[in-house]
Amino acid sequence: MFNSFKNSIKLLYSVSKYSQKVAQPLRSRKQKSLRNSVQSFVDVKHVRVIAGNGGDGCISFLSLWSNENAGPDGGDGGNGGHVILESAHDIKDLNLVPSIIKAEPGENGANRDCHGKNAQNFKVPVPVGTIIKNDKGIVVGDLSEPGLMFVAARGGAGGKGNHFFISDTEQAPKICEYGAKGEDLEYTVEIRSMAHMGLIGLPNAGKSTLLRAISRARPKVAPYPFTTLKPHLGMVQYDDYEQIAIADLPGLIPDSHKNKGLGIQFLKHAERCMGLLYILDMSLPEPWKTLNMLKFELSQFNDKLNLRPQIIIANKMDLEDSEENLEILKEHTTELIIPISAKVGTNLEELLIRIRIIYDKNNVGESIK
Ligand SMILES: Nc1nc2c(ncn2[C@@H]2O[C@H](COP(=O)(O)OP(=O)(O)OP(=O)(O)O)[C@@H](O)[C@H]2O)c(=O)[nH]1
Ligand SMILES: [Mg+2]
Repeated sequence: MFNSFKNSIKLLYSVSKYSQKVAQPLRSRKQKSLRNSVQSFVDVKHVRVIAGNGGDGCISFLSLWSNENAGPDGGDGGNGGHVILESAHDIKDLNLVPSIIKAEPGENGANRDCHGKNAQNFKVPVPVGTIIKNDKGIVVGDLSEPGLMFVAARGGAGGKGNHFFISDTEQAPKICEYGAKGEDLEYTVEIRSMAHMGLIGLPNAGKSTLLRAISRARPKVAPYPFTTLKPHLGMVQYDDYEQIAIADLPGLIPDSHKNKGLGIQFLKHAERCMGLLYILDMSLPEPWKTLNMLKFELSQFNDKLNLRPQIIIANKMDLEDSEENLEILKEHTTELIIPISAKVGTNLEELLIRIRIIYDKNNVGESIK
């Protein structure tokens, strides 16, 4: 009796202990690839989809040793393959989506009532949260959950063979059908949400250095502005197998919302992130002004952006003056500030735990929304 009571107390204790546990980030120790080609993140792609044509029907007449005119025996053609876009949890960008996607045609029919084989549908995996627009810019598909499919081009139906055309008046038809043509269409495929967290900062703030430090991504790092021209994506792994996608976005400058610098295109990327990580270079004076400027640019572009969950990252804490600037920044804002050094690797653990807490709170679960 006493033992079972003791056990249930133990169980309760462990449940309460582990339910409050925040998953720990796993920093990869494996060496990064030495290949020079670094893939950037592809979030929009124009594609042409060509479905397979149907196979042609067959005209044939059966002739047996005891029955010379045994009747028509032409088989039907097989159906052409569809082109299907399917959302998958393990695909993160449109890098692997070809610009021309072609499905196989169906096989032609043959004699002895042999029907042609139907072609396989051509399935292209796309990330969850992909939207598909037709050539007029109208959204025709929204793959918001894993496993959803969009039939982008329908394959042609197979043509009928001559046995199909037998009627009371015509016992030996010499006609059959051609297979129907498969659809040939164009779409713009776009990822609505690119990452869970987006890095926002001035050029040279250390966004790419931070992404390199916390993930296996390899965006270029250099001491001049606008090193990063296209977004890069890195995955942070946690010990409960959850992965959080973090996007390194090109730098913002004053008046970005008026299309200065690299402009509005990159503010659009920020719109597609669930949370924002403002990264400030603490070796420069008046960091709060930079922070206000970044927030202003985002609010001018979309006033709801500043309502998203956010963390302020004080980077380059290894440099002199940084401590002093951090104290000044703390006086100007009540928000949570995490001091780090992306280059040296100081305090990255705390940052990753904070990111995980935000991720869990917003309960994004399986799909990035
Ligand atoms: N001392 C020090 N230098 C850093 C730190 N983080 C980044 N840097 C340096 O800052 C410079 C710019 O870093 P990047 O990561 O390229 O900056 P970025 O924000 O990606 O810049 P853009 O791509 O141009 O927008 C590089 O020379 C880095 O080595 C840091 O924590 N400490
Ligand atoms: Mg960069």
